[in-house]
Amino acid sequence: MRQSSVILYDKDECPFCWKVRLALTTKSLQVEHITIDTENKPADFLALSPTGKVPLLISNGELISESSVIIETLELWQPNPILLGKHPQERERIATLNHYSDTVVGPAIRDAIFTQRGHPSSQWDMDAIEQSKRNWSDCLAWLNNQFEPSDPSRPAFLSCFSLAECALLPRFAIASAYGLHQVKEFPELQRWFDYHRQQPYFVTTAPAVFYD
Ligand SMILES: N[C@@H](CCC(=O)N[C@@H](CS)C(=O)NCC(=O)O)C(=O)O
Repeated sequence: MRQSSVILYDKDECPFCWKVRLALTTKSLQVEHITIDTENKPADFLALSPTGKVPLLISNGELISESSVIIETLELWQPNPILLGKHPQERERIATLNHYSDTVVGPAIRDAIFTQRGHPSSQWDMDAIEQSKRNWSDCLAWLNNQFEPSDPSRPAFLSCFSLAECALLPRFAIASAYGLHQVKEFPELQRWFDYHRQQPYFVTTAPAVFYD
């Protein structure tokens, strides 16, 4: 479904933008994407954006910032498939996993990413990488306890694909790309990640750098 006059200000490797791209793709919503270099933000983007951050969605002149709020809006535009949960308990659990991904997993691994990204390995802060590996291991242990029974042929944190997958898949992919593996120690999480990373919605929304 093409949304007329809807623009997503986007950045390839931003996990919050990737979360929104996953939601758009699974809901078959098409919008115009404008890529922003957050190191060198264009003046027209800064003039529009209340926070200077991506993702930012503009729908018929209305600004919607914050990845989770953008996805709430997409859920109103296109309720199927439901990403935010079917009943209150499921909605709470999904919201908790989304919040954990944004506020715990992201900060836990960011130092390892920032020290590596764009720098030769001789300049990497190895202490930061080791600390991120420990943090990531703690996150995996916490997440491993969060699984609820789902169709084993389509593993999901809750009964089916939800915002929890949209938020967490980019984190897993980025952690893996920056050498913070350790998922193998958690076979259920490994199966979950291996299943989703092969699906078209993952491949078509993943940052191009992953496939260079
Ligand atoms: N809470 C925001 C976080 C968005 C965010 O931190 N985006 C980063 C890119 S990954 C950004 O725009 N950074 C540029 C800046 O802070 O100036 C959301 O969920 O959308």
